[in-house]
Parts: sequence; structure tokens; C-alpha cells
Amino acid sequence: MIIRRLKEIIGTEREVKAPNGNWTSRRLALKDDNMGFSFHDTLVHAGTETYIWYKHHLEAVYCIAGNGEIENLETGEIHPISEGTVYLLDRHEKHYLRAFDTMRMICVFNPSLVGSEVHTEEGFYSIDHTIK
Ligand code: 9YT
Repeated sequence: MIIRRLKEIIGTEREVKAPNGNWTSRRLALKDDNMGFSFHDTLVHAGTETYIWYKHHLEAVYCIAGNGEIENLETGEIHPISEGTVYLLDRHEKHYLRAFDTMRMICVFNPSLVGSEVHTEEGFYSIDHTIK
């Protein structure tokens, strides 16, 4: 059994900040925990818009605080996000994520993130930093 606390990982390499400052991802479970997924407590900062395309990963995102929206660029649909909203990127959809105020999101990735990934210019995470 693994026990880990958010307050213990803040300020360590498990706290990853987007280079553009849009989000801060606190990575509570990563690939080397061998769970088959990674598990993050992520802050998407107020007033930001982020283009994202997880071409290698499935992601579930559950909002536990804040308000924003997701625009599905495959369909043009815009969906509001607030506490209690989950979105499931089951088809690797390209999207914009907009935060009207700071959103706290619980994110689950399959396959697991290794740890230090940030988005590439194309908006996705590579796998093990080798596959682009
Ligand atoms: C919700 C979302 O995709 N935000 C970007 C950061 C990412 N989820 C992460 O690494 O925690």
C-alpha cells in the first residue's frame, strides 16, 4: 500500500508547472507506482485557455472546485464545467480548456504519466519522452 499526501509533494519534482503558467499538476500517483494509471490533483489557473490534445493518453477529469468550460474541437460543442462535472476524453479529442476562476481538477491518465511531462507545442504528452 502506498500512502502519499498532497502537502508532502508540493515543492518536489511531483509538482509540475506548465511552462506557460496555465496549470500546476500535483502528481500523486505515477508510472513507477505500478497502478496502471496516474492520478493528479491539478489546478487550472484563473483566466487561462489551454489547447490540449492527448494523442497517446486517455484522461478522466473531475472538477472539485471552480468554474470553466471545455470546447470539443472535433464537434465545436462547448460544455460548462463546475464542481461535480467529469469529462472523459475517450476519443483523444482535441480541445480547449478555459478556466473562469481557478479550477481544481482530479485527473486520471491511462497510460500513466512518468512524472515530468508538460505539453508539447502540439498540446500532448509523449510517452516516456520518446514517442512524438
Ligand atoms: C485538465 C488538464 O488536462 N490539465 C492539464 C494538466 C494535466 N491534466 C496534468 O498533467 O495534470
